[in-house]
Amino acid sequence: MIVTNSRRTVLGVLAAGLACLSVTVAAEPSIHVVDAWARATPPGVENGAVYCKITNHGAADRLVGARSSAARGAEIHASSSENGVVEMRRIDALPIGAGASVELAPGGTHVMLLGLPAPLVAGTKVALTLVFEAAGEISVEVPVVDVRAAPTAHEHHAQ
Ligand SMILES: [Cu+2]
Repeated sequence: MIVTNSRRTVLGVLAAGLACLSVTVAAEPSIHVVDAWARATPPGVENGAVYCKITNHGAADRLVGARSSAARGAEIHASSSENGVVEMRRIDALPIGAGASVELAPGGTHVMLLGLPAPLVAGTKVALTLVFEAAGEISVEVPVVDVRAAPTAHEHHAQ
């Protein structure tokens, strides 16, 4: 009898601890978006691309959408290479596992900006909002980089 009672007490404390933990997780942003950059576009080009690194410190989540004031629309695209030809296609969601990091990079997954009213000019910034299924919306300022002038400019954090 005594053992049973003490077990119940332990379980009660555990349950209280878990409830407290879940509140803490919900209050903090569990998804971090870093090293975002957009490729500069020449005049007349209708679409642009944004790259970044997404780290998920919380439970499994999915990137399900994006939008930007610099474009009429934004989609999540995946790239694949077949016979030396790189093709990209729209995907509905990008899964980001618990504790995982996903890199959006040239030649791979990216956020496509569709219908640019004006070119993306190197040295300026564009606003981007990423929509996550669980974490909600996360907005970032994205520096525009001319990759031809500085191939590794996106790695320069001081920019
Ligand atoms: Cu694309």
